Amino acid sequence: MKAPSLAKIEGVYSVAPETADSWRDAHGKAPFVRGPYEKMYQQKPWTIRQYAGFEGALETNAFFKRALSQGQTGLSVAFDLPTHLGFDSDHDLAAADVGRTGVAIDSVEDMAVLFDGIDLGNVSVSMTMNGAVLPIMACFIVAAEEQGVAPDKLSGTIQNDILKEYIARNTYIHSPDFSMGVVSDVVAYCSAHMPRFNSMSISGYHFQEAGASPELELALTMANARAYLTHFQQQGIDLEFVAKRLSFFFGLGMSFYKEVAKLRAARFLWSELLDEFSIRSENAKRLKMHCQTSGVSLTESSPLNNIVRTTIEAMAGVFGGTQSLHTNSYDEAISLPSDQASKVALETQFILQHETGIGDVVDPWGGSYMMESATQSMIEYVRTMQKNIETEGGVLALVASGQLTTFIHRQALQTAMDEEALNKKIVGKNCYQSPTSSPQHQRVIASDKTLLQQSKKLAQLKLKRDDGAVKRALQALQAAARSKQNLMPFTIDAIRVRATVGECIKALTDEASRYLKPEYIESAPFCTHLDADIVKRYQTLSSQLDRPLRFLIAKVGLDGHDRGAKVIVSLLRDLGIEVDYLPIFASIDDIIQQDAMCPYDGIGLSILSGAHIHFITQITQKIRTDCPIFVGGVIPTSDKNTLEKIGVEVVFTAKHSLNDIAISLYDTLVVATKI
Ligand code: SCD
Repeated sequence: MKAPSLAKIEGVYSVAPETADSWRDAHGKAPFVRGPYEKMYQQKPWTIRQYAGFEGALETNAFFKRALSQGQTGLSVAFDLPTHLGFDSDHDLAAADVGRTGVAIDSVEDMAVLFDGIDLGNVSVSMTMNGAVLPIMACFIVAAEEQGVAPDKLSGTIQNDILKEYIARNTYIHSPDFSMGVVSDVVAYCSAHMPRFNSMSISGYHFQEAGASPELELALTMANARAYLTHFQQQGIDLEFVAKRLSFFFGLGMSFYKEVAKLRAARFLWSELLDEFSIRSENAKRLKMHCQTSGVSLTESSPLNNIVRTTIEAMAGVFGGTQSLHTNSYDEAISLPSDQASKVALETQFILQHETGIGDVVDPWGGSYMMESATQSMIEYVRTMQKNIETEGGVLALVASGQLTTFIHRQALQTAMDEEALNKKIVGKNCYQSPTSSPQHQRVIASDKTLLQQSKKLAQLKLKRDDGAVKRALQALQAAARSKQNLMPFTIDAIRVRATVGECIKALTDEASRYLKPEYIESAPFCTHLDADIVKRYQTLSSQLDRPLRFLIAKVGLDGHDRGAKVIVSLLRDLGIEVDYLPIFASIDDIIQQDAMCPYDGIGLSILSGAHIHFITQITQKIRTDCPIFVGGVIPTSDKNTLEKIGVEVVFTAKHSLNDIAISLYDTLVVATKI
């Protein structure tokens, strides 16, 4: 399947904006191109909702309280990877990742601490949770209940968008089939008991982060939205009622005009889609969205420049009429956000809201020929893409076969080649380079300390609870899964008697096992963009050895951000190297076993979760001493030196070009192969 091309000729949109006139002055009216509300920010500014979470509930609670006291208007919880994947902190597979890229939540007791002193009847809370959505929603509901807030008083959003996990983000647990049942259980439960709660945040953000263009991001998001509506309809869920609480989440990259057009087009397409499903509610047709500035657009070198990038991206979100916004911290290409960088990110939104007046005008780009035409082009692109998806069997079939992932991967490869060939210039990365200046105050995550604390808390919880009640509740949950009942009430019962998040997921995975999606990696003509000399040297090395070079690339731990790893696999294959790519969530033992079967000339590990020291210490202790180890990912400069001391040959980060990587690898391989 091929992606259609956006009707655009070098910046000039060529599609006539047929419906431009009918959109004029139509703020707050279907099809809502010009905004979901008549007065937009004149009536209510967008919600400042910074996504955050780290270490334990206590540390994140303190961070939340500080942000709220500084003027943040909503909360957005980032959970750590073990929580996403339904492993309690004391599980063997969790050890490296506890509290690193989000907060560790093992039970309702953690959730209670997370919101201690925060009135859940007053502050709207968004939770980015998909795989382990049942126990996390249950923890939230029970924690609120124990705070004295009934479910019908809770406002907020649960992400609950599993399709994009298979396509791009990779924090899924069960098969797509089972998970779609879970999604609809949550949606049905919320619509019956939590009328103020958005039961989904249908997300495009992660597609753009994985490599998709804004138009592909929109097309896949709308295709998923359609697939969910179809699924809910088949489940007998009343769409008229639930559609009001289905919200959206988009990324904001550096293609300024396209991003504004994308948000305008999204509202048109959702309104049109609901017409197709014969939904009459105007409120449901009003697409409401959260936006986040792009992580992938941030550079490692000259990190302060990222403040400029984030501001421009945030402005596209405001011009596009977002309801809620997260602005990224300038140091995110180097490490997890520091306090200082988080503060700048938050205050960027204050400046936009209070100093610039950019929210005073509703849809300020409306009526511009370029913008109306660009919006129309986006709409046409999405329609064409939707037809293609349907011809190929629909979203669910393409998710299962991995084709939608491949689509994004192809665009990521193209971007990598464009950057290498300087067709796409990134200041500080491939042009106007200057030495990397590390930010002053990097956040150091006390993961080992958090692991100890969480394990202690889990042990205490298990001592004081009624084990019989937990066992009965988990058996009831499992039986409900078998008989295909709505799993939400059963999970709430289990969480209430202090079953853990991991135990609830274990009860379900005993019924429907853990799933691993198929992986395909496309080839791409990278060599045409590298120095001819280096390509030749690889060929010579291989002929001198009289065999192809062999490499293993793997992601270790629970981190599923695989864009970079897959680009490297394609690059190495194009250099004539035979590359094995392990399925995500590999352990160090998996790698050792794989190498023992047939030793590799080099092993490359990709780690973006911050757990690099943990994994590299393990692998260098276990692997044969003559195997060169390479690491790629988000690695702070101070850790780079530590990794090299432990035994890593070369550490690659976002600042390295593919040519640099090819040269460094070659130099090491020449030594390692003793040629
Ligand atoms: C708002 N209202 C208005 C109005 N503006 N009424 C009249 N005129 C206006 N101008 C009303 C609304 O109708 C609503 O009322 C209430 O005010 C609140 O406004 P809202 O627009 O609903 O705002 P908010 O409560 O903030 O909700 C925004 C979304 C919600 C709908 C978009 O879903 C949300 O907050 N999403 C955030 C998702 C998120 O944080 N995701 C993080 C993802 P009612 O209440 O009566 O309806 C992070 C992530 O994945 C990171 C990447 C990764 O790690 O992988």
